Amino acid sequence: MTDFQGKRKGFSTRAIHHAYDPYAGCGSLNPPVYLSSTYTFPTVEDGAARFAGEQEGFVYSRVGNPTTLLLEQRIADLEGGEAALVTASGMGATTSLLWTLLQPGDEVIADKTLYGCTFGFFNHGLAKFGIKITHIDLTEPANLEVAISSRTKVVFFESPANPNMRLIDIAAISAISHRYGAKVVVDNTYCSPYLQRPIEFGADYVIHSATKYLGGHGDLIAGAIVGPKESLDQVRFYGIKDMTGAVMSSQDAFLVLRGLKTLALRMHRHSENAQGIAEFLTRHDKVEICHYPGLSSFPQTELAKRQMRLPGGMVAFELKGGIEAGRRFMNALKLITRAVSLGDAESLAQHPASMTHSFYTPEEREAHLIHEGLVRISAGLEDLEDLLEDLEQALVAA
Ligand code: 7XF
Repeated sequence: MTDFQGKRKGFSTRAIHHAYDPYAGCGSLNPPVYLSSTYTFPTVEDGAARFAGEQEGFVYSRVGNPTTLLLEQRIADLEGGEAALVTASGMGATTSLLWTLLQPGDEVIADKTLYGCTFGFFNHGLAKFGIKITHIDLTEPANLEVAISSRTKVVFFESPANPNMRLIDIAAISAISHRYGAKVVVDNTYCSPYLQRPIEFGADYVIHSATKYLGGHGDLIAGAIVGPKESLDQVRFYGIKDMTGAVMSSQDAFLVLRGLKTLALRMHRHSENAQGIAEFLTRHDKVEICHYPGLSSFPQTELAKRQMRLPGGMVAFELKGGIEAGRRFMNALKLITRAVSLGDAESLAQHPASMTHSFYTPEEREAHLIHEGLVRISAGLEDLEDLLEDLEQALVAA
């Protein structure tokens, strides 16, 4: 979205206005929610032409709906990608994209640490169909130089990684991958496009669980893929239409559009609260270690500054008493809510080893750098002093 002189509007302006004209149609300020599974054809010939892709127009909501289309245009614009495709969940985004990009015999190189169900999909889903999955530590790009080959079709990672906050240099990994013809897929769920835009650093595709910061209110499950239009057309007409069927409903699209309007504001508050929580935890004598890109003790602060606008809303830490102290701490929380997911207005605490990353065996968790005692907090939008008061009393109980 640009002004009449061609200057690009700011992030929030585009998040609120891009691709919708409130003066068009009946003049409604908000976009209509199209609750229709199917679309009419003026003639049988028009229907055939739409199915053949020779005529513009909607056909059936498994391949497109005007409300989801608006959300796709907005997310593509915010991520700086050519096109976007919204999906029923974050897992729907990952599975629809990878089932489309890969063939038996191909290899995926992924970072060591991935969200539990993504790890499950790779190692129990893709691997079952003849795709080789190799996990390496991508925080050190030199490791990719050693592992990559012409067989590698996709390099996949999260940055920061869920749950241990390791960062990966998107530009360095993209440069190496492209020399071998591999596509780079970044799961940008932890950041949202307000904090990090992987395509600007060379990534080919961005994945989101829109359940998190994009929706922002814990009231929906949704996902998105951003990337080249031609390739996303294949994901739409093959990956989603025929393979996963992971279609976003127009009502959910409307809620994500509403969430996007406040994304920038929310990301500032999430980051401020997370910074306050991380500093408090680092100083506390019951805390063994705290992982947060905004701490001076964080080993990758230089990379964080280079590719993230703010350090974000996610904090991970371990208590001195290990997993037992972690359990006592979590059960003592009164305001911070015990729940998985992230990016909501409510601050949430969860235990990755028994919850989001329980799909890994204990041996796999150890090999993939997910410590049993790690506690994860998604900093919400509450008042920081109330969050710190809750943390203090829970640490006393631990
Ligand atoms: O299918 P979903 O919308 O739940 O998204 C899957 C997903 C993909 N990528 C990342 C980085 C994610 O964190 C998620 C979902 N994670 C939640 C969590 O870590 O709390 C799910 C709760 S089990």
